[in-house]
This record gives sequence, C-alpha cells and structure tokens, in this order.
Amino acid sequence: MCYRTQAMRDASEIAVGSPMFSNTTQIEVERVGMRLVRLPLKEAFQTSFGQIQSRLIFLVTMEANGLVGWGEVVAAEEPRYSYETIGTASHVIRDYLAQTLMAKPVTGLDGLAARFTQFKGHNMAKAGLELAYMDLVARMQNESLSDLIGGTRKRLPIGVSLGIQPTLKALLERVDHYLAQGYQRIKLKIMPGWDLDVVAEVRRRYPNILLSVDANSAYTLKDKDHLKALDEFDLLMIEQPLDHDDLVDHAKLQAELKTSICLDESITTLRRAEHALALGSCRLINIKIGRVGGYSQALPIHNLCYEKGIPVWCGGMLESGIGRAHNLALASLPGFTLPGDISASSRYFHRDLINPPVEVAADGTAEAPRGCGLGFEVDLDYIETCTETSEQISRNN
Ligand code: OSB
Ligand code: MG
Repeated sequence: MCYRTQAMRDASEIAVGSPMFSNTTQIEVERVGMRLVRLPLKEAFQTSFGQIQSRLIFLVTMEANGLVGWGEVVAAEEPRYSYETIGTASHVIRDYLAQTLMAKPVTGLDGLAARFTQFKGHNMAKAGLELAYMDLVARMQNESLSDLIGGTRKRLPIGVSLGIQPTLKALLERVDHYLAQGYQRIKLKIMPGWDLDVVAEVRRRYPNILLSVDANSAYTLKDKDHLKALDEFDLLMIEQPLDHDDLVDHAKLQAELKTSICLDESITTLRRAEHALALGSCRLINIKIGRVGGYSQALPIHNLCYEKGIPVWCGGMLESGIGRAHNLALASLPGFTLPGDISASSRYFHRDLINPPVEVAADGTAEAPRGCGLGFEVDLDYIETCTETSEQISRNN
C-alpha cells in the first residue's frame, strides 16, 4: 500500500494549470510486454459503426528496477471507431515505440512523449505505453496514479453508455436496470432509424434524469433539421454527431442547436481541442486517454478546459479493469465534473482482470483508487488463462 505523509503530499502537490508531473528521475526501461486477452462481453455492444460480442484486450507492461507498470491499448480489432487496430498498434509498438523508449533512459512523461512525436498518429499505441509508464512511475514513487497526476476528487460520478438494442423494450429494461443501480447519467447510442422515437420514449419515462446521446459520426450536416429535433428532449449533450475528423461542420451545427455538442472522435490532440473551442465546434469534451495519445495530452486538454470553464468527462472504450483503473485516476482531476463512461466491471464482463473489480456504489459514484499505482491487484493467474498471444520486447544492444 502507498504510504506518504501529508507533508510529502503537500510538497508534491501539482497545481492545476502548471506543467503536470515533471519528474526528473531517469528510468531505464528493460522490457516491454504485449499481451492479447480475450474477454467475452456479458452482452453484445452495438453502436452506429458496428457490433461486438467480445473484447480483445491489449495489455502492455513495462519493466524497470524489478517493478512492472501496466497499461492498455484501447484499439479495437477493426478500424471502425478510428483507423487504429490491435494489428496496427502491435506493429507500431513493436517496431518503433518500444525500441525508441528503451534506447536511452526516460526522463518524465514529457520526455517520453517527446520521443514519440517523431512518429505520426497512432495515439492508442502511444497511450498504451504512456499508461504503463505512469503506473511504473507511481509504483516506484509508492503513490497512487491519482496523486501522481494531481487528482483531487475522491468519489467520481459515473454514467453508463447503452448500445443500440434489438427492441425499444430491451432498451427500456436496460435503462431501468442501470438507474436502479444508481448510475447518474444514461447515454444512448443513436443512429438514423434509432434516434428521435427512442429518445422521446426514454425521456417520457424519465423526465428528470441526466440523458445524453452518442451518434459516433452517423450523421452529416444534411441531417441538421433532424438533429435539431433532439433539442426538445433536454439532453445533457449530443456526442460526435458528424464526421470523426470534423471540426468545421460541428461548429455550424452547434451554432443552430440548443443542445451542447460534445466531441469525442474529433479531439485527438491538445491542438485539436484548442481548435474545437476556438471554432465553437462543441461546448463539452469527452477525454479518452487512448484517443489523445496518453496522459501527456489528456492532462493538458483537461487543464485547457478547466481554465476555460468547459466541463469534461472521461470516455470509455470497453476497457478491462487495467484501462479502467487509469480512467478512474484521470477522472479524479478537478475538471471532470460530468459523469464518466467508467462503469462497473460487472457492466461488461463476468470476471475482470483486476481485484477487486471496479464497483459503482448505490449513489452512482466510484472511488478514485488510492492504492499504489493502478490501485488494484492485477490478476495474473486469470490473465494467463485468457491470453491468446504474448510477446516480450527487450532492448537491442
Ligand atoms: O463512442 O464513447 C464511445 C465504446 C467503444 C467505442 C466508442 C465508444 C464506446 C462507448 C462505451 O460509448 C463506453 C464504455 O462504457 O466503455
Ligand atoms: Mg463517443
């Protein structure tokens, strides 16, 4: 367990807006591991871009000084949410990032990120390594990830993202179930043919809940009037209605909508977040550590939004508990005021890769992990039993 005195905490308190986490300790990474673990989903998850029955979880480990840090690459098997896949991320980590990382000692998160910038894109691959690195640093310093990044929140508001269902009845059952469990916000996946009527029905049944929708880029500006009809349902937000890489059309749409647009897919870097806010493309941002390339981008995007009074929330990618633990740490930063898609392990899997599993209390909050590093025990025995492939990359010298 992490033991640090209050004085040590005060001394290392990182002010919001100051450069986050400038650790000067040099870390000589000895080995990087990549492992694919198949976890069946309790129920299929359908979005406007496709349906999955199971999640191939891509775990990354980083070893130094006898300690291991854990990260997760959130890419899917097919390039439907973004261009990255498990295949592209394995290639980029194996052939470029891991060697660059092990070529000489790493000094701090910014040092690591700077070394990766020579390679364009592939944010989820980079993030997987940044996650493992930050867990490793936290373990070396004997503190929690939340403390390492300057987290302040102890209990985090949690929402649930509900996939497109075969019937409206099935959806309403899910909504009832998660509200009864205490979840603070319901997000409905929408697409043409599964939108206005569905939202109307959920809103009629629950006039006062926090309700939002996520289109995952299923519409174009031609659907403007159709999307404007959503304004009457008092939604918290409409997430990523237009193209996955668009900012300009979203700005045109936002100017005509009462409802706030929240960008997900379009925000891939700090610069894109700055541009989105400058253009008025959205009023809210969903931060996913994987999509933006790791903590080195997620922390400054949070700070930018915090300074401008733009609420942020932590998005999810159906992560295992390992990615989920990082999401909980991220969501402990002060700007994460809206409920995140960081649902309980049991919402996705029969058994998670960590102990204890992530739990959501009856008041719809989860605890920011306080233990060392991730703050959960990685269940290596169980991971072994569901591993499909595993590979170690050592330093070339
Ligand atoms: O758009 O937020 C999204 C899952 C996979 C890919 C994209 C998204 C999602 C979700 C689920 O909405 C969030 C979660 O519960 O992890
Ligand atoms: Mg989304």
